[in-house]
Amino acid sequence: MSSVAIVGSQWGDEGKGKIIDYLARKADVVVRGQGGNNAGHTLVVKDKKYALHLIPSGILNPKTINIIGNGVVFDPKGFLDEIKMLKKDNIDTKNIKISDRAHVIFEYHKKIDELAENSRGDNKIGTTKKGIGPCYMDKTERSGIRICDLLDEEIFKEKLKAQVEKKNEIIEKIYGGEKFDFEKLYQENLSYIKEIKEYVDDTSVILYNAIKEGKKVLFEGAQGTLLDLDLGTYPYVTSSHPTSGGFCVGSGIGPNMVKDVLGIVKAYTTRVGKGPFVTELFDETGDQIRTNGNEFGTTTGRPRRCGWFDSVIVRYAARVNGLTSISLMLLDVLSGFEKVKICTGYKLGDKVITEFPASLELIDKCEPIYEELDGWNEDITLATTFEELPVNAQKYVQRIEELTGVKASIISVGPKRTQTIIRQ
Ligand code: 2SA
Ligand code: MG
Repeated sequence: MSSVAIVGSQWGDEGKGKIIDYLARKADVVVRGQGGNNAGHTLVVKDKKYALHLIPSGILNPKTINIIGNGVVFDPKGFLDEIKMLKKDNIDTKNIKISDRAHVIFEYHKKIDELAENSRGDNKIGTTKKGIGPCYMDKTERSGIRICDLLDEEIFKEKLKAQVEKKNEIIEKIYGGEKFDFEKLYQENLSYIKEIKEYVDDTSVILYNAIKEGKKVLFEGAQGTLLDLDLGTYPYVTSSHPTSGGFCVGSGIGPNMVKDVLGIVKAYTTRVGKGPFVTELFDETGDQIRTNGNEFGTTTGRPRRCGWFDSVIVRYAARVNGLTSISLMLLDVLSGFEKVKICTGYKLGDKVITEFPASLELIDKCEPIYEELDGWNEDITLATTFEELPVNAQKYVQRIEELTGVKASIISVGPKRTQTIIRQ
C-alpha cells in the first residue's frame, strides 16, 4: 500500500468499515474527502466499540494523521461529541487535521434538511437529516461559511448574520417553521471553534508532503458510487462525490497521487432510502438475504432493500472509479441458497442494455436478465484461502470478476478480521 482509495461500489453499506479499519491500522495518513457525518463506521479495539461518523478511521493508531479534507461538510457539534467520546478513553486526538477550507454545517442546515424531506410527501429521498444537502447547496451557491471564516470573530459574525436572516425567511415563509436566534447560534459556534481551532490546518499541504515522502495514505470513502451527485441515481443520491475522483477535489491533490482504487462490493445488492433498484427482491429470497446479512440500518434500524448481485452497476462503478481491484464482502450471506443469481444486463423492451442508463424512468422499465448459478450449502466462514471455498462459491466469484472486469483481491466471509481471504 502506498496510496489507496476505498470506494463503495454500490449504494453504500457494502462493508467498507471492515476493510478501512484493516488498512487504517497500517496507514500513516487517513483522509476523508467528501460527505460528513452521514457516514458511519464502527471501530473495535479490545472489545470496545467506537461509532464514528466524521473522524477518520485511523484515530485509534496514535501515529496516524487523520485528515478531514476540504470537500467534507463539517458539523462542529458532531465532531466535538466524537472527540469527547474518544478523550474519555484516553485516545489521543492531537493528530486530527481539519481543512480550513471545509464548509461548516449549522443547525439551520439540519432543520432545512428535515423540513424539505417532510415536504416531499411520497417523493422523499430518505436523507439522513444531518444537513448535508443544504450545506452543499450553500457551498455551490457561493454563500457557504468555511472553517477559516470561523477563525475571525468579525468575519464570522457578518457571514452568519446574513445567512441566519436568509435561512429564517426560508424556514418561516416556505415551511412555516420556527426561526433561529442569531446571537445564540453565533455564541454557540464561537465556543465550538475555540475547541476546534487547534485541529485546523492547510490539509492539502500536509497530504501532498506525506505522499511525496512515500507515506502510506488511505483515502476513506463514505456512501457509494450510485449515491454520487453526478454519477449516481439522481436525484436519489447524496450531495457529494463518493467516487474516486471526489478524493482529488475533496482533499486537494492531483489524480496521479492516488495509486490504487479498491472498490468495496457486496456479494449481493442493498440500498436504503428511495430510488431505482433493478434487482430488488420483494419475495422470500429478499427476506432471507436481509435476515442472513442482518440488513438493517445501523442508526435507524430500518430494513434495507435487498436483491441479487447486479453486474451492470458494479461494472459501471469499475469504469467511473477506475477500480484496480475489488473486495467482495459478505459472501457468507449467500451460503444455503440452492441457486444464486447474477444480473448480467437489463432488458428494456426488446433491447438488451449493459450500460447503466441515466434516466430513472428508463431504469424503472428495465427488467433484470439473470444468469443462474448453483449455490453452496457449506459454511464458508472459516475459509482462509480461495481454494478452501466450495467450488460453486469459487465459480460465483470468478463470474463476478469476468462480468465486472476486475479481480476480487479480497473476499470477506465474516465480520472478523480473520475471516478475510487475501488473494495474491
Ligand atoms: P444525505 O443525508 O443527503 O446524504 O442522504 C441522501 C441519500 O444518500 C443516502 N445515504 C446513505 N445510504 C447508505 N449509507 C450511508 N451511509 C453509511 C452508513 C456509511 C457508508 O452506514 O451510515 O456506507 O459509507 C448513506 N449516507 C447517505 C441516504 O439514504 C439518501 O438516500
Ligand atoms: Mg454503513
